[in-house]
Amino acid sequence: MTRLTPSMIHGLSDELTALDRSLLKTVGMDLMSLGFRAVGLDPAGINLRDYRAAAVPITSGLGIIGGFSRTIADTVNDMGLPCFVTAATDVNGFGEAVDRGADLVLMADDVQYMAYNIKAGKYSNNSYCTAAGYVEALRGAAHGLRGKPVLVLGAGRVGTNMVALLAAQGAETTVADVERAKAAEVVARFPGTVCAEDIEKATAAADLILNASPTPIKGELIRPGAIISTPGIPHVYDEATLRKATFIHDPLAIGTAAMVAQAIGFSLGKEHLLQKEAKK
Ligand code: 2YJ
Repeated sequence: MTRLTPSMIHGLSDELTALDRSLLKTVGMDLMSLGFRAVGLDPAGINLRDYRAAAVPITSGLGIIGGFSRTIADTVNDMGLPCFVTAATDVNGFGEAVDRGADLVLMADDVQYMAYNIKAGKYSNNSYCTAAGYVEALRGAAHGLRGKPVLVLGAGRVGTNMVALLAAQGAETTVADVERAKAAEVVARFPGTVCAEDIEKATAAADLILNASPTPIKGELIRPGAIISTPGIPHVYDEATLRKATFIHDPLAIGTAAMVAQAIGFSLGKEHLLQKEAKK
Protein backbone atom coordinates (compact mmCIF):
# COMPACT_ATOMS: atom_id res chain seq x y z
CA MET A 1 0.00 0.00 0.00
CA THR A 2 1.33 3.38 -0.97
CA ARG A 3 1.57 5.71 2.00
CA LEU A 4 -1.67 7.68 2.02
CA THR A 5 -1.65 11.45 2.36
CA PRO A 6 -4.23 13.55 4.27
CA SER A 7 -5.61 14.80 0.94
CA MET A 8 -6.22 11.21 -0.27
CA ILE A 9 -8.12 10.51 2.96
CA HIS A 10 -10.00 13.79 3.19
CA GLY A 11 -13.72 13.30 2.61
CA LEU A 12 -13.66 9.47 2.61
CA SER A 13 -15.75 9.28 5.79
CA ASP A 14 -18.49 11.35 4.17
CA GLU A 15 -18.47 9.11 1.10
CA LEU A 16 -19.10 5.79 2.88
CA THR A 17 -22.84 5.79 2.15
CA ALA A 18 -22.12 6.54 -1.51
CA LEU A 19 -19.46 3.81 -1.54
CA ASP A 20 -21.95 1.27 -0.15
CA ARG A 21 -24.48 2.31 -2.79
CA SER A 22 -21.97 2.09 -5.63
CA LEU A 23 -20.67 -1.31 -4.43
CA LEU A 24 -24.22 -2.66 -4.25
CA LYS A 25 -24.77 -1.54 -7.83
CA THR A 26 -21.48 -2.72 -9.35
CA VAL A 27 -20.52 -5.78 -7.30
CA GLY A 28 -23.86 -6.72 -5.74
CA MET A 29 -22.68 -6.41 -2.12
CA ASP A 30 -22.29 -3.63 0.42
CA LEU A 31 -18.91 -3.00 2.07
CA MET A 32 -19.58 -5.31 5.03
CA SER A 33 -20.69 -8.23 2.85
CA LEU A 34 -17.81 -7.66 0.43
CA GLY A 35 -15.28 -7.74 3.28
CA PHE A 36 -16.64 -10.99 4.73
CA ARG A 37 -17.12 -12.76 1.42
CA ALA A 38 -13.59 -11.74 0.39
CA VAL A 39 -12.14 -13.81 3.21
CA GLY A 40 -14.48 -16.76 2.70
CA LEU A 41 -17.00 -15.94 5.45
CA ASP A 42 -20.77 -15.78 5.15
CA PRO A 43 -21.86 -12.30 6.27
CA ALA A 44 -25.33 -13.59 7.19
CA GLY A 45 -25.62 -14.52 10.84
CA ILE A 46 -22.64 -12.45 12.00
CA ASN A 47 -23.68 -9.81 14.50
CA LEU A 48 -21.00 -7.15 14.45
CA ARG A 49 -22.70 -5.27 17.31
CA ASP A 50 -21.36 -8.03 19.59
CA TYR A 51 -17.82 -6.72 19.03
CA ARG A 52 -15.94 -3.50 19.67
CA ALA A 53 -12.98 -2.16 17.73
CA ALA A 54 -10.39 0.55 18.31
CA ALA A 55 -8.19 2.48 15.88
CA VAL A 56 -4.87 3.47 17.44
CA PRO A 57 -2.89 6.37 15.90
CA ILE A 58 0.77 5.40 15.48
CA THR A 59 3.47 8.10 15.56
CA SER A 60 6.52 6.00 14.68
CA GLY A 61 8.43 6.41 11.41
CA LEU A 62 6.88 9.10 9.22
CA GLY A 63 4.24 9.70 11.89
CA ILE A 64 0.51 10.24 12.01
CA ILE A 65 -1.40 10.81 8.78
CA GLY A 66 -4.12 13.37 9.51
CA GLY A 67 -7.53 11.70 9.38
CA PHE A 68 -6.20 8.11 8.99
CA SER A 69 -7.42 6.64 12.30
CA ARG A 70 -10.70 8.58 12.17
CA THR A 71 -11.40 7.32 8.63
CA ILE A 72 -10.64 3.74 9.65
CA ALA A 73 -12.99 4.04 12.64
CA ASP A 74 -15.74 5.54 10.45
CA THR A 75 -15.31 2.72 7.92
CA VAL A 76 -15.54 0.04 10.62
CA ASN A 77 -18.60 1.75 12.10
CA ASP A 78 -20.15 1.84 8.62
CA MET A 79 -19.79 -1.96 8.53
CA GLY A 80 -21.89 -2.12 11.70
CA LEU A 81 -19.04 -2.74 14.12
CA PRO A 82 -18.70 -0.08 16.84
CA CYS A 83 -15.20 1.46 16.62
CA PHE A 84 -13.52 4.31 18.49
CA VAL A 85 -10.23 6.17 18.01
CA THR A 86 -8.02 6.05 21.11
CA ALA A 87 -7.01 9.37 22.62
CA ALA A 88 -3.53 8.01 23.32
CA THR A 89 -1.13 6.91 20.57
CA ASP A 90 1.20 3.94 20.10
CA VAL A 91 1.71 1.46 22.98
CA ASN A 92 -0.25 3.70 25.32
CA GLY A 93 -3.09 3.79 22.79
CA PHE A 94 -3.02 0.00 22.54
CA GLY A 95 -3.37 -0.15 26.34
CA GLU A 96 -6.31 2.25 26.14
CA ALA A 97 -7.97 0.07 23.50
CA VAL A 98 -7.65 -3.00 25.76
CA ASP A 99 -8.85 -1.08 28.85
CA ARG A 100 -11.92 0.16 26.97
CA GLY A 101 -12.90 -3.36 25.98
CA ALA A 102 -11.81 -3.54 22.35
CA ASP A 103 -11.91 -6.96 20.67
CA LEU A 104 -10.09 -5.69 17.57
CA VAL A 105 -7.28 -3.14 17.34
CA LEU A 106 -6.54 -1.51 13.98
CA MET A 107 -3.22 0.26 13.59
CA ALA A 108 -0.63 1.06 10.93
CA ASP A 109 2.95 2.19 10.77
CA ASP A 110 4.90 2.75 7.54
CA VAL A 111 5.34 -0.96 6.82
CA GLN A 112 2.37 -2.81 8.27
CA TYR A 113 -1.36 -2.16 8.58
CA MET A 114 -3.09 -4.72 10.75
CA ALA A 115 -6.32 -5.60 12.52
CA TYR A 116 -5.40 -7.50 15.69
CA ASN A 117 -7.94 -9.79 17.34
CA ILE A 118 -7.00 -9.61 21.02
CA LYS A 119 -8.72 -12.79 22.25
CA ALA A 120 -7.58 -14.89 19.30
CA GLY A 121 -4.05 -13.44 19.44
CA LYS A 122 -3.97 -13.19 15.62
CA TYR A 123 -3.85 -10.32 13.14
CA SER A 124 -5.00 -9.85 9.59
CA ASN A 125 -2.62 -8.39 7.09
CA ASN A 126 -3.42 -5.54 4.72
CA SER A 127 -1.70 -6.91 1.59
CA TYR A 128 -3.62 -10.20 1.60
CA CYS A 129 -6.91 -8.59 2.59
CA THR A 130 -6.60 -5.82 -0.02
CA ALA A 131 -6.01 -8.47 -2.68
CA ALA A 132 -8.95 -10.53 -1.40
CA GLY A 133 -11.28 -7.50 -1.28
CA TYR A 134 -10.55 -6.43 -4.85
CA VAL A 135 -10.65 -9.97 -6.27
CA GLU A 136 -14.03 -10.52 -4.60
CA ALA A 137 -15.27 -7.19 -5.95
CA LEU A 138 -14.18 -8.20 -9.47
CA ARG A 139 -15.84 -11.62 -9.02
CA GLY A 140 -19.08 -9.93 -8.00
CA ALA A 141 -19.00 -7.42 -10.86
CA ALA A 142 -18.12 -10.11 -13.46
CA HIS A 143 -20.62 -12.65 -12.05
CA GLY A 144 -17.89 -15.21 -11.42
CA LEU A 145 -14.27 -15.63 -12.52
CA ARG A 146 -13.95 -19.37 -13.17
CA GLY A 147 -12.50 -19.94 -16.66
CA LYS A 148 -12.39 -16.20 -17.42
CA PRO A 149 -9.24 -14.34 -18.52
CA VAL A 150 -8.08 -11.86 -15.87
CA LEU A 151 -5.07 -9.55 -16.17
CA VAL A 152 -3.18 -8.70 -12.97
CA LEU A 153 -0.99 -5.60 -13.25
CA GLY A 154 1.77 -5.53 -10.65
CA ALA A 155 3.58 -8.51 -9.16
CA GLY A 156 4.26 -7.04 -5.72
CA ARG A 157 2.72 -8.29 -2.48
CA VAL A 158 -0.88 -7.38 -3.35
CA GLY A 159 -0.55 -8.60 -6.97
CA THR A 160 0.96 -11.91 -5.88
CA ASN A 161 -1.86 -12.50 -3.41
CA MET A 162 -4.35 -11.70 -6.19
CA VAL A 163 -2.76 -14.29 -8.46
CA ALA A 164 -2.99 -16.91 -5.70
CA LEU A 165 -6.66 -16.12 -5.11
CA LEU A 166 -7.43 -16.20 -8.84
CA ALA A 167 -5.66 -19.54 -9.21
CA ALA A 168 -7.83 -20.93 -6.40
CA GLN A 169 -10.94 -19.69 -8.24
CA GLY A 170 -9.92 -21.18 -11.59
CA ALA A 171 -9.51 -17.92 -13.51
CA GLU A 172 -7.18 -17.76 -16.54
CA THR A 173 -4.63 -15.36 -15.13
CA THR A 174 -2.06 -13.25 -16.96
CA VAL A 175 0.45 -11.32 -14.85
CA ALA A 176 2.31 -8.20 -15.94
CA ASP A 177 4.94 -6.12 -14.22
CA VAL A 178 7.34 -3.49 -15.57
CA GLU A 179 9.98 -5.63 -13.86
CA ARG A 180 9.36 -8.71 -15.98
CA ALA A 181 11.44 -10.93 -13.69
CA LYS A 182 9.00 -10.26 -10.84
CA ALA A 183 6.04 -11.33 -13.00
CA ALA A 184 7.96 -14.44 -14.13
CA GLU A 185 8.64 -15.36 -10.50
CA VAL A 186 4.94 -15.20 -9.65
CA VAL A 187 4.01 -17.21 -12.76
CA ALA A 188 6.50 -19.90 -11.74
CA ARG A 189 4.78 -20.20 -8.36
CA PHE A 190 1.28 -20.63 -9.82
CA PRO A 191 1.19 -23.11 -12.70
CA GLY A 192 -1.44 -22.25 -15.28
CA THR A 193 -0.82 -18.51 -15.02
CA VAL A 194 1.10 -16.75 -17.79
CA CYS A 195 3.33 -13.72 -18.09
CA ALA A 196 2.21 -10.87 -20.40
CA GLU A 197 4.54 -10.50 -23.39
CA ASP A 198 3.60 -6.86 -23.94
CA ILE A 199 1.90 -5.02 -21.07
CA GLU A 200 0.12 -2.42 -23.22
CA LYS A 201 -1.22 -5.01 -25.68
CA ALA A 202 -2.38 -7.25 -22.81
CA THR A 203 -4.10 -4.27 -21.16
CA ALA A 204 -5.83 -3.18 -24.37
CA ALA A 205 -7.16 -6.74 -24.87
CA ALA A 206 -8.38 -7.30 -21.30
CA ASP A 207 -11.99 -7.19 -20.16
CA LEU A 208 -11.18 -7.95 -16.52
CA ILE A 209 -8.25 -6.20 -14.86
CA LEU A 210 -6.88 -6.08 -11.32
CA ASN A 211 -4.47 -3.17 -11.10
CA ALA A 212 -2.15 -3.70 -8.13
CA SER A 213 0.56 -1.52 -9.65
CA PRO A 214 1.28 2.05 -8.48
CA THR A 215 0.46 3.42 -11.97
CA PRO A 216 -3.02 4.17 -13.32
CA ILE A 217 -3.73 2.44 -16.65
CA LYS A 218 -3.50 4.80 -19.65
CA GLY A 219 -7.09 5.79 -20.48
CA GLU A 220 -6.67 5.07 -24.21
CA LEU A 221 -5.69 1.46 -23.45
CA ILE A 222 -8.89 0.69 -21.55
CA ARG A 223 -11.30 -1.46 -23.51
CA PRO A 224 -14.90 -0.18 -23.52
CA GLY A 225 -16.95 -2.23 -21.08
CA ALA A 226 -13.91 -3.48 -19.16
CA ILE A 227 -14.13 -4.00 -15.40
CA ILE A 228 -11.15 -2.61 -13.53
CA SER A 229 -10.79 -3.44 -9.86
CA THR A 230 -7.97 -1.30 -8.62
CA PRO A 231 -6.49 -0.82 -5.18
CA GLY A 232 -3.56 1.04 -6.75
CA ILE A 233 -3.00 4.62 -5.69
CA PRO A 234 -2.98 7.13 -7.36
CA HIS A 235 -6.18 6.40 -9.23
CA VAL A 236 -6.87 9.32 -11.54
CA TYR A 237 -9.05 9.19 -14.63
CA ASP A 238 -10.88 11.75 -16.71
CA GLU A 239 -14.66 11.66 -17.05
CA ALA A 240 -14.55 10.07 -20.52
CA THR A 241 -12.40 7.17 -19.27
CA LEU A 242 -14.58 6.69 -16.19
CA ARG A 243 -17.63 6.36 -18.47
CA LYS A 244 -15.89 3.83 -20.73
CA ALA A 245 -15.36 1.12 -18.09
CA THR A 246 -16.49 0.01 -14.64
CA PHE A 247 -14.00 1.06 -11.97
CA ILE A 248 -13.95 -0.41 -8.47
CA HIS A 249 -11.69 1.67 -6.28
CA ASP A 250 -11.41 3.13 -2.82
CA PRO A 251 -8.14 4.20 -1.14
CA LEU A 252 -8.80 2.51 2.22
CA ALA A 253 -12.27 1.06 2.85
CA ILE A 254 -12.25 -2.19 0.84
CA GLY A 255 -8.94 -3.42 2.29
CA THR A 256 -10.02 -2.36 5.77
CA ALA A 257 -13.37 -4.18 5.45
CA ALA A 258 -11.63 -7.42 4.48
CA MET A 259 -9.12 -7.01 7.34
CA VAL A 260 -11.89 -6.50 9.87
CA ALA A 261 -13.76 -9.50 8.49
CA GLN A 262 -10.71 -11.74 8.66
CA ALA A 263 -9.90 -10.58 12.19
CA ILE A 264 -13.50 -11.23 13.34
CA GLY A 265 -13.29 -14.59 11.58
CA PHE A 266 -10.49 -15.65 13.96
CA SER A 267 -13.21 -15.77 16.66
CA LEU A 268 -15.84 -17.57 14.57
CA GLY A 269 -16.61 -21.25 14.13
CA LYS A 270 -16.61 -23.25 10.88
CA GLU A 271 -20.34 -22.76 10.45
CA HIS A 272 -19.59 -19.22 9.25
CA LEU A 273 -17.44 -20.37 6.33
CA LEU A 274 -18.92 -19.81 2.87
CA GLN A 275 -19.74 -23.00 1.04
CA LYS A 276 -16.89 -23.45 -1.49
CA GLU A 277 -19.22 -24.46 -4.33
CA ALA A 278 -21.21 -21.23 -3.85
CA LYS A 279 -18.20 -19.34 -5.29
CA LYS A 280 -18.63 -19.26 -9.05
O1 2YJ B 1 -1.39 6.11 12.53
C1 2YJ B 1 -1.14 6.80 11.54
O2 2YJ B 1 -1.80 7.82 11.27
C2 2YJ B 1 -0.03 6.40 10.63
N1 2YJ B 1 1.01 5.73 11.34
C3 2YJ B 1 -0.61 5.56 9.51
C4 2YJ B 1 0.39 5.00 8.54
C5 2YJ B 1 -0.29 4.32 7.38
N2 2YJ B 1 0.60 3.42 6.75
C6 2YJ B 1 0.73 3.33 5.45
O3 2YJ B 1 0.10 4.04 4.68
C7 2YJ B 1 1.68 2.26 5.03
N3 2YJ B 1 2.08 2.49 3.68
C8 2YJ B 1 1.01 0.92 5.25
C9 2YJ B 1 1.69 -0.23 4.61
C10 2YJ B 1 0.76 -1.44 4.57
C11 2YJ B 1 1.39 -2.52 3.75
N4 2YJ B 1 0.40 -3.40 3.22
